[in-house]
Amino acid sequence: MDELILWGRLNSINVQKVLWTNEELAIPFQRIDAGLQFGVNKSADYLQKNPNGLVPMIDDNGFILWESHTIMRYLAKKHDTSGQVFPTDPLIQAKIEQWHDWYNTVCWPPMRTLFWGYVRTPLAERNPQELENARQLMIKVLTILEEQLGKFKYVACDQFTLADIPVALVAYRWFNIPIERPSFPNVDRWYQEVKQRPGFIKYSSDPLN
Ligand SMILES: N[C@@H](CCC(=O)N[C@@H](CS)C(=O)NCC(=O)O)C(=O)O
Repeated sequence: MDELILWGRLNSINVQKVLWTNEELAIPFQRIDAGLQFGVNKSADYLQKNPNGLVPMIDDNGFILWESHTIMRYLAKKHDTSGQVFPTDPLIQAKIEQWHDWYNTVCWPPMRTLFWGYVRTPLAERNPQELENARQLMIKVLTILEEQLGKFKYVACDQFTLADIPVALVAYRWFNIPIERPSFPNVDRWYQEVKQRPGFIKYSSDPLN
């Protein structure tokens, strides 16, 4: 069987989602560095496969796919026959998809501002008001998560699933930038658990860069 090919640099949150999924499901793959300083993703050949010019992208024996959450769910549908991280119950699957969409529309935008502001922008060029607005929005995001994690052990249900991976990678960024953080006991309890998983330990990219 041809090996799965994954394009993407190790410090990309979207690439880390796929790497962690591969780790959970023991999927063999080869990775090609792409994005930012590595280039590749703006080459004509890459753009023909993914017109967005973004990472991650996979080639699974000729089947090209982009969008990190779609890739994660595709890999699980193909390899996770026992429902280890993508349970077969359609109701749970829908909840996982819901939290993936929530990540894209609600959770990541303010965290992206904070991450780029504190990690990838020199001090003199930072916009303090923009960063404070994003911090306030993240507090709203975490309040939603706090309530959910008061009802369930993990993000989508009482089992670790693909819904936890993107949110845990956001939590890693939240807990590792120099900001004031209110206490969220349920989020803390959950984060202490998910950060023990081999996929997090291997790929969460320490230190942030
Ligand atoms: N919605 C896309 C977003 C992909 C994305 O924004 N990727 C970033 C890296 S995290 C990227 O390719 N940036 C350009 C680059 O690295 O050159 C996904 O979930 O895969």
